[in-house]
Amino acid sequence: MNTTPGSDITDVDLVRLAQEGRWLVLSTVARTKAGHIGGPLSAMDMLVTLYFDTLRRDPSRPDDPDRDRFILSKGHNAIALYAVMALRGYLPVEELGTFDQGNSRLQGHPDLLRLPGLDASTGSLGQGLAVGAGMALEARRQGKEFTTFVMLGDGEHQEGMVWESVACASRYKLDNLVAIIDRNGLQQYGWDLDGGGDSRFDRLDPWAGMNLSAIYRGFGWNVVEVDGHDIPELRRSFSAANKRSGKNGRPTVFMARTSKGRGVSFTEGEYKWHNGVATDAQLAQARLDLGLEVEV
Ligand SMILES: Cc1ncc(C[n+]2csc(CCOP(=O)(O)OP(=O)(O)O)c2C)c(N)n1
Ligand SMILES: [Mg+2]
Repeated sequence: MNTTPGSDITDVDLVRLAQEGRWLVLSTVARTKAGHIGGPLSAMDMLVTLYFDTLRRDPSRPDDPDRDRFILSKGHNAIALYAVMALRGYLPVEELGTFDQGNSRLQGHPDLLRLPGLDASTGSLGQGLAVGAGMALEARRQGKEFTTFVMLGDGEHQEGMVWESVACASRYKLDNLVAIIDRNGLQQYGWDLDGGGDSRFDRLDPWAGMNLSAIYRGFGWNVVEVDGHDIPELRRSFSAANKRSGKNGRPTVFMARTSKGRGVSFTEGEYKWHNGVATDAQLAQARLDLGLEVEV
């Protein structure tokens, strides 16, 4: 399948692939009995758009030095990336059954030494944008045309290193660097605002009351607000970001409004489904919610 921007895959195909991806996340984690759910489901529409439409890269040539790069800085969402890579042909779908096992290529967090097609090892939050900025700098030094995309979580922005990278990317005018923020409004826990044990789970957006777009703008980035579940909109805006023209030497960030646990009735908006293992009954419900004719 041609994945260059403007490829002839339809929006309907992409929506269907995203629902299949969500199913693979839930069913794989249920089978292997460990893993994250909420973030993988919120990121799925964006990952499918990237891998099937935006990114100029070929699964049969994972080491192509000219490929667009993708870094999943929120590495705990690895199962979402593996599911999309499997659907795209980087690995057999059946291999997902080895997820998170000791000898698997599919570690609980991405390990680029094991799985061809990964561009960075991630999992310790806060680091991916710095790695991406380094790739973007080196691309410029070598005169290469590829773009580096980095997906971050909103909770991840509590890591100070993110902000060092935001400043650095602007200072070096890295207009070949694109950040995508999955603004699902939730992270692993809430804030302990009143000192009570359970108030860790207050469900507040880690960036509640803060205008992240204005902050990025202040750092000198192009800021694009998108609906992270609107695949036609994502196609248009991601592809536009994969061109150098009109950026005035600025890095671009997509502030993507998303819903954690998207697409499945019992996980959507539920902070407790940051991670979790679905029961058989829940899997059957998920299959219905996703509109898929697949066996549990
Ligand atoms: C440096 C570091 N601290 C803590 C963790 C544990 N951790 C894993 S996921 C997570 C919450 C991340 O929230 P967010 O970035 O919003 O991700 P999403 O909601 O998209 O899953 C935390 C604190 C980690 N992986 N790395
Ligand atoms: Mg989040």
